[in-house]
Amino acid sequence: MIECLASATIALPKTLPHWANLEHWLNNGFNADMTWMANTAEVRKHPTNFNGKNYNAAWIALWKYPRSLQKKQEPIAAYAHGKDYHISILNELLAKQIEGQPFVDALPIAERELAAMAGLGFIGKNTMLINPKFGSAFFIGGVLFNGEIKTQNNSQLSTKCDKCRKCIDACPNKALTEDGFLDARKCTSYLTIEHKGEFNEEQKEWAKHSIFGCDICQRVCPYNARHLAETEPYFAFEESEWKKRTIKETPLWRAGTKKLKRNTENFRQL
Ligand code: B12
Ligand code: SF4
Ligand code: SF4
Repeated sequence: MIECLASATIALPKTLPHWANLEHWLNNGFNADMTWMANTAEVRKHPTNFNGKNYNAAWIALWKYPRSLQKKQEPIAAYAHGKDYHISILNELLAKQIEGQPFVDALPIAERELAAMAGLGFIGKNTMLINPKFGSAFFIGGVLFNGEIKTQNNSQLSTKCDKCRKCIDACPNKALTEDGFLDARKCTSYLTIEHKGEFNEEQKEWAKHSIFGCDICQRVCPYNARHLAETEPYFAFEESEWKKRTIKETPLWRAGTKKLKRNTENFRQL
C-alpha cells in the first residue's frame, strides 16, 4: 500500500472540455510512435462512455511516487523505484470496493484533465498535474462509477506557473513547447521507455542522460522545491546487475531488458 495524498469525486463530462489539446498533440505528431494514443483518442474524448459501458462519475486520487524526486540527476526516474505502482495502486483501488472501473495509467482515460477538473491540481508548462501543496511527484488513479454527485466541476484549466519557464529552459532536448505541449519524439522519458528499436544519432543524444524515464522538468519546478531529497542511488546500472534483479515486479517491465540494455549502453552521467 502507498500513501494517498488527496482525492475528490467529479461528475464526468460527456465530452472532455480540453479535448482540442489532445487533438493538437496528435496532429503535430507529438505522440511519436505511440500509435495507441491516436487509436484510443475517441475513448478519451468521451469519459461517460468507456468501452461500451456508461458511467457518470469518477473518484480520483493522487499517490506519492515510491521515491522522492532527487536533487541530482539519477539514471532511473523516481517514480520507477520499488514495486510496480500499477499493482499496488490497483490493489488499493480494489480494496475501496467502489463498484465500477478502476484505472491507473493503463487505460485510455484523460487522467490529468479529470484530476484538474476535480480540483486536485493545475496543469503546468511541463504538462504535469501539479498540486500547489504536494508538487507533482505523484501518480493519478481512480474509479469510474455510477452515482449521485453534488460537487461542481472545475472545467477551467487554470495554470499557476505565471512567468516561470524553468522547465522549458531546463529540458536538455527542448521537448517542451512554448505553448505548453510535450513533443514525445524528443523526450527522454519516451525514448528510454516507449521507443522500440535502436536509437539514431539524434535520439542517442536526447536519451543519453537516462536509463529509464526523466525527472528534469519536475526537479526544477519551484512547486517541487520543498520535496526534493538527496539519497544514495538505489539502482546500480552495470549490465550484470540487471540480470540479478527481478525487473518484472517494478515499473521497469514496461521497457524490458532489451531496451534497458540499449539505454545502459547509451547512458552518460550528466
Ligand atoms: C502518454 C503518456 C506519457 C508520454 C507523453 C507525456 C505527455 N506529456 O503527454 C511520455 C512517455 C513522454 C510520458 C512521460 C512521463 N509520464 Co506519462 N503518461 C502518459 C499517459 C499514458 C497519457 C498522457 C496523455 O494523454 N498525453 C497526451 C496529452 C495531450 O494529454 P495530457 O498530458 O494528459 O494533457 C491533457 C490536459 O492536461 C490538457 N492539456 C494538455 N496540454 C495542454 C496545454 C495547455 C496550454 C492547456 C491549457 C491544457 C493542456 O489537455 C489534455 C487532454 O485532456 C498518462 C496516463 C493517462 N492515462 O492519462 C501518463 C501520465 C501522464 N504520466 C505520468 C508520469 C509520472 C510520467 C513521467 C513523470 C515519468 C518519468 N519520470 O519519466 C514523465 C513526465 C513527462 C512530462 N513532462 O509529461 C503520470 C503523471 C502524473 C502527474 N502528476 O501529472 C500519468 C498521469 C500516469 C499516472 N497515472 O500517474 N508519459
Ligand atoms: S521528461 Fe525530460 S526530456 Fe521529457 S520534457 Fe521533461 S525534461 Fe524534457
Ligand atoms: S517549472 Fe515553472 S513553468 Fe514549469 S511547471 Fe513548474 S512552475 Fe510551471
